[in-house]
Parts: sequence; C-alpha cells; structure tokens
Amino acid sequence: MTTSYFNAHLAERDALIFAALDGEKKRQQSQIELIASENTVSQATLDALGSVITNKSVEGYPGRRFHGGADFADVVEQAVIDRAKELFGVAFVNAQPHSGTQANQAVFFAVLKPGDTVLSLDLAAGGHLSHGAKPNQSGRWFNIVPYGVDRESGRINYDNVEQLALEHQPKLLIAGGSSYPRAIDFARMRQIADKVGAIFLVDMAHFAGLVAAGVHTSPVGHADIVTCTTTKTLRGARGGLILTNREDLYKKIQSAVFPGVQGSAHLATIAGKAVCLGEALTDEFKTYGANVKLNAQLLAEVLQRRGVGIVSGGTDSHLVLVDVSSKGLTGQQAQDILGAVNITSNKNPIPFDSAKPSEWKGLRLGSSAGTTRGFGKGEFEIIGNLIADLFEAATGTEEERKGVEDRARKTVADLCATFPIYA
Ligand code: DSN
Repeated sequence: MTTSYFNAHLAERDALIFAALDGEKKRQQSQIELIASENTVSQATLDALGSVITNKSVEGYPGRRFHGGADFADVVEQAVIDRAKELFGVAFVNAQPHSGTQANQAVFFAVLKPGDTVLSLDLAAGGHLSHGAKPNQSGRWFNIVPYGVDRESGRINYDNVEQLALEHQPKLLIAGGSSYPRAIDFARMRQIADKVGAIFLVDMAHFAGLVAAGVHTSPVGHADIVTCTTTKTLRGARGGLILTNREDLYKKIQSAVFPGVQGSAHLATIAGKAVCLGEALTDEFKTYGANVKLNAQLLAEVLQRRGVGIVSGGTDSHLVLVDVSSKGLTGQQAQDILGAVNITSNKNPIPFDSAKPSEWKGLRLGSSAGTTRGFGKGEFEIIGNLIADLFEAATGTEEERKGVEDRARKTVADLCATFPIYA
C-alpha cells in the first residue's frame, strides 16, 4: 500500500465527497439552524467521530467481547456508560444503539412479542415514527393504540390516556416524541402504567440535554426504561442510549441490542458519545441548557406577539411548534420562505392536521443549534421578528416581499458572521 493511502487527506483522494462536505460546512456556517433535532457538535466530538477506532470490530460488551484487541474499545464504551450513569443518575446503561430508533426497536424486542399492545403518542400529536407509526416496523408488528392531545390546549389529556390504558391493557406505555413542546407529567404516566401493569418507556431524545442540564424534569425514577439520542439538545454524536434502574430489564435490553437487533458496535460514534457526555457533565453545559429553554420560550413569545399561532401556546423545552395557517401558509410554504433567506426549519404536522405532508399546517423550530453558536435573547428576538416579517410579506406585494427578503438575508448573514462556527 502506498503511503498516500494512510496520509493523503480527503481533498486529495476524493474531489466529489470533499466538495460536498466542504459545501455542507459552509452551509452550516452561513445558515441559521432552527431544526429542533439538530445541533452543532464540538470539534472534540468531530475528532472522535473521525478517529481510527472506526477500524475496530467489537461484538458484545466491555470485558466480554467476541473479538480480540478490544482494550481501548472497552475504555471508550465504558466511558459512555459511566458518564451517562453520572449524568442521568441511573444504574444501568446500554451505549450501543446506532440511533434513537434502534434504541426503541431494542426495547420493543426486549419486552414485547409481535402483536402485543402499545399505547403511545400519535405521530401527528408529536410522537415518533418508532413508537408505532404505520410505516415503521413498530406499527406493522405491534398493536398500536395512539393517544393524542386536547384540541383546545394542545396538551396530553392524561384522563384520556388512562381511559385508553384501562380499555386496551397495553404491555408498554410510551411518553415522549419528536414535536411535543410541553413538559410531560411522568408521575401521572407512571400511575397509569401501574394501573394496567404496563412497562413505562420514556423516549427523551429531544429533551435529554435539558434533563442533563437540570432544566427539565427527569423521567428517571418514573420510567422503567428511558431511551434517548445523543444528538439534539445533548449536542453530540448521532447515536442512541438506553437507561434503566431495573436489573431484570437491563439484562433483556443488553441481549436485545446485541445480538438482538444490532451487530458490531460503531466505536467511532461511541467515542463521540463519550465526548459529548463528558461535555454535558460540565457547568458550562448547565448554562447552555438553561439558555436553550429561555431562547425557545422567547422565540415562541415573539412570534405569538406578532400574531403567529403557537401550538399549546408556548413551550417548556427547546422546541416551538408553529401553526403557520395563522398566517395563511402551509408548513411547506413556511419552510421554503425561511429557506430562501438561509433559515433552516422543517414542516411538521400539528395536532388534528391533514395526513398529507403537502397540507401540513405546522413548522417546527428549535433553539439548540442557535444557542450553541452563541445566540441569546437579543438574537432570538431578531430572529422571531424576522420570521414574522417574512410570513406577513409572503401575502403582500411582490415589492414588499422582495424588500423584506433582502433585509432578512442580510440580517442572517450578519448574525452568522458575528457568531461563527468552526472558524
Ligand atoms: N426524530 C427526527 C426528528 O425529530 O427530526 C430525527 O432525529
């Protein structure tokens, strides 16, 4: 093998991929990221993700591997386990799920049989694909009973959840999702699970970083099992974790992840998870988490003040679900309007929305990535007003629309230049 194989960097070896990754870096540097599931990882996390440990195959768990040469792999995976235990105050951790969806799939594999009943938040009400959406394996292989939210308040109606649980006797009750902006009453959900003997799973993928920072109620102590991703508010590598205090469930989860639904561990990702969990244990991260929540609340307030509908009237997390039909728009139109001025967001269903994505009325926004680059109160006030201006101009004259768009593009460019990333 020539030395260039080991030493030449991407720019020299693969022009197509180098250009795409360079373009992506520039895109992230020059756009305001408001997608609620995204964040911007540290250079230290990037270093771990791009490290030589990607070459190593390991099956099994630290100290009990099927492959030799696993000493350093064990150090890395054990660091994730120890740090997650400390961060979330749990007894047992599985560090290997490739993503939040695989974490949930492993939980299903550990505690259910095909055909068993699961009670989970409906996708349109803020749930997640892997909690029983029809096209997902969870929705195909299990009997899913969805619960929703109140039409008026946009919040979970716990009496309704209890009624459904009593009627359908689920084996698994799930709380959490991808676009439910409000705090969940974990204690009440625990009571409901206990009434019917269900296992209680909380998927805190979106708000795990806020739990870590101490600005969101922790599901640990209420749930039998907690899953999460290490991306999103936890601001780390793209992967999953499973946490529990129950040794009986831990044993089932261990064999459900490997060899149940996964093979060899992705060690570079696991190294990235370790780095971000180490960062999340610092005081700096606690301040970050508090700011993420304050910034999301401010964004919701500004938009509401400007007559933009906010589902549930606000947020208790990093996530703001906007009803853009309040400004005569669809979610897709709103996403495109913001995209045209370099603000990234995603269309989303809102409760009781159409099943067709092209008709969705929602736009999901999040404050995690903006807060990471240093945006505070002043910047989120500007961003909220910019969004409202753009929505209003969309139904104005061509000249008005162009004027607002030009100003917005300049403001976005100025904000990104003032708060650079990976400079
Ligand atoms: N669950 C998806 C989301 O919330 O956007 C991806 O993480």
